[in-house]
Amino acid sequence: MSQFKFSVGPWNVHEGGDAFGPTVRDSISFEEKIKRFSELGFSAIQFHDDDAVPNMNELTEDEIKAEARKVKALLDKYSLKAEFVAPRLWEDDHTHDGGYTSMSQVDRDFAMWRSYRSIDIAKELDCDKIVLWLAREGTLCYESKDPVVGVNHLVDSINKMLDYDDNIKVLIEPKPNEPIDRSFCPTIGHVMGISSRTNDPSRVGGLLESAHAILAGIDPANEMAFALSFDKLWGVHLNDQNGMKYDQDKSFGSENLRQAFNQVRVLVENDFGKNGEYVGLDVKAMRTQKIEDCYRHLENSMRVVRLMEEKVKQFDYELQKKYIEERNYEALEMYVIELLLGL
Ligand code: 3MF
Ligand code: MG
Repeated sequence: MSQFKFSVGPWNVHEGGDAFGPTVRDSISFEEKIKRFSELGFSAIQFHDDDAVPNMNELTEDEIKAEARKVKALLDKYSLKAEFVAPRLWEDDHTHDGGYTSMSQVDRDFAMWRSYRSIDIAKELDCDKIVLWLAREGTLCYESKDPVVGVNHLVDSINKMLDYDDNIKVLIEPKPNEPIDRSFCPTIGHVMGISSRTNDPSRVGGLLESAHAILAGIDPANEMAFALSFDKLWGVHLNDQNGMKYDQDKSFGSENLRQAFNQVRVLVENDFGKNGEYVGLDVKAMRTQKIEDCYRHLENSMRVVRLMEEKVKQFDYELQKKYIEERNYEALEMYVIELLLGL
């Protein structure tokens, strides 16, 4: 059994379209997805604002809240919680050049409108976390934005969210690039820096996605550790990634078992989840996967987390201590490899 509770977003079961080809699987309704998620053992759902309330731009504030209440009833029906709500600014016509860091006041106002509505939706769904994946908050063309002004705008925007609701927590999910070329907030270290500049750092933390760290050329377990040392790792998106290329969202552990082991180890050793945090997945099935088996990447990822928890339990901390004292890291490394190989 796992010590963790798991969460998943509806976008993790998708139609398989990519930048070079159309969709290959039929859409599955939201209710069918969450029913299956609950059967698979997930405890909570991650939401974009418009996953919860489609076409929200056309609705009034009250209509948005009413739609969100219907979603809450669906969650209750399947005994699921909502983990967070994330404003999906990157798909909108208003925010082609980003939201919070756009150089246009109109765009920034729209980004705030969606952020306030995301907070409204979160409250209706009985959750207190807003996730900001800052998809277009940076540049395609370096000279197109003033980076200092951009970061200042980001801090101001977060402050407005904190002011809007006294209980809401803001989690930044950093990513170095894609869809933009250069992000203004590429790593967890940047997230901690932004947090410290807000009016209430105790309510601004991070969500670390494995693939995003790998894209930045840094180690996901160390990124988690960095946020943990600040008591600010409030979410994770476990997945995997074969090197520094396009964002792959592969099943957790499918590329690098040792890296997967050390991510689970840092979470276990630091009792991640003790404040109700979920182990979130952000994985996508390969485009080749047929619809009949299009949840398997989620099952596999959860299974790898659980298997790695077992490996962490088996990890011989006395032996680790001995090898560290001897400074025999060749032996320590081989021990870890043998442990993972089941030898
Ligand atoms: C992109 C992501 C996003 C975020 C999601 C929640 C679409 O690389 O990881 O997934 O996780 O928007 O903030
Ligand atoms: Mg993610």
